[in-house]
Amino acid sequence: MDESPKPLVGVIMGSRTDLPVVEKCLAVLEQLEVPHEKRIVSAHRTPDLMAEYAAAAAERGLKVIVAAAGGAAHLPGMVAAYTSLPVLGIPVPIGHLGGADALLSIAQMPKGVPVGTLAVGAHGSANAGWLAARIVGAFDPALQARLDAHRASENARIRAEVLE
Ligand code: RP5
Repeated sequence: MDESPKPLVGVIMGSRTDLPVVEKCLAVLEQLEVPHEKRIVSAHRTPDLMAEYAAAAAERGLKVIVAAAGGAAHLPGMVAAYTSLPVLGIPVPIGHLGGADALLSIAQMPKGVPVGTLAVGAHGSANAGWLAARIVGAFDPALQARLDAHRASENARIRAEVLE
């Protein structure tokens, strides 16, 4: 019998190419013990799968979708078009534009179809994990306590730093 908890955060990416960046998000979700799943879902190569995944997400119990893509990064925005769940977008830097292409593509959504757009690359990916955890934590006191503990330990760590 599978006793793993039902995923609350769906982490999807346009290509396996995106995985090294997306790993930063996954690591945060693991650290905070947020049940999650990870899938490759491409807006351009599997548009039917993208629509199915997004349309079924809420019914399957997901609370947040994190979508990562590079280049013509249509995945987060199109997922947001097929669900009313909060969608967080990670712009993945590929090619010659350093992720500026993906950043603008993900951020510039029409009103009423929001994507919470994170920073380009590894830091944005990690913060997608932190932000997804905060959203889930708003309805989960134990998770919110873990987030509070992290903020407190970061505070103590910085206060204790000594510069030679
Ligand atoms: C995007 O195209 C993906 O999100 C990825 O960042 C990029 C390149 O994908 P591959 O051609 O390497 O599979 O849709």
